[in-house]
Amino acid sequence: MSGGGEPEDAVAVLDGSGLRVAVVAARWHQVVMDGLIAGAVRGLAECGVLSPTMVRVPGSFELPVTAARLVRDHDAVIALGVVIRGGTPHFDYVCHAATSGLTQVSVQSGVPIGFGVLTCDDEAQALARAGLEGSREDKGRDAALAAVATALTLRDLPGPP
Ligand code: DLZ
Repeated sequence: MSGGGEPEDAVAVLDGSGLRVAVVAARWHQVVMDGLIAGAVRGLAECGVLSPTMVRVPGSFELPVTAARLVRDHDAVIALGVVIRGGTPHFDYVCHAATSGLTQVSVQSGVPIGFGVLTCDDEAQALARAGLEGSREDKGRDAALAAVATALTLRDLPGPP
C-alpha cells in the first residue's frame, strides 16, 4: 500500500484534550516498536492528550483482546504492532487476526481504534515507516491522529453513541 494518497488536511489541528485515550503496543521488533510508540505519544501530545494509558502485550495477535478491554473506558485506542513476513504462513494468520480483530472491536464498541500495525516484507520496510530518524513515514503518529480525529467526529455526530 502506498502513502501517496494521504489527504492534505490529515494534520489539521485537533483538540483531543478532553478525551480518554489508550495506546496498546506489541513487543516484537523492539526498535521499530520504540519508534511507533514515540510517534503515537508525540501525535497525542500535539492533540492535547498528555497522559494516555499505556499497555504492552506480547505480540500483535494479543492486540484485539486487549483493545476490547480498553474500549470499555476510553474514547479512543491506538493499536501498534509490527509483523514481518517470515518463511511460513504465520505472517498471514497474525496479520489477519490483528486486522479483523481490531476492526470487530472498534465497530462493535463504537470506539475508534487507530490502526498502527505495520505488516511488512522485511525490516527495512518497517524502519521506513517507524517515525525514527531517517524514516520516510511516522505511522504511530498517523494512527494517533486518526483515532483522535475519529473520536471527535463521533462525539459531534447527532444521535446516541
Ligand atoms: C509468533 C510471532 C511471530 C512469528 N512473528 C511476530 C511478528 O512479526 N510480530 C508480532 O507482533 N508478533 C509475532 N509473533 C507473536 C504473536 O503475535 C503472538 O504473540 C504469539 O503467537 C503468542 O500468541
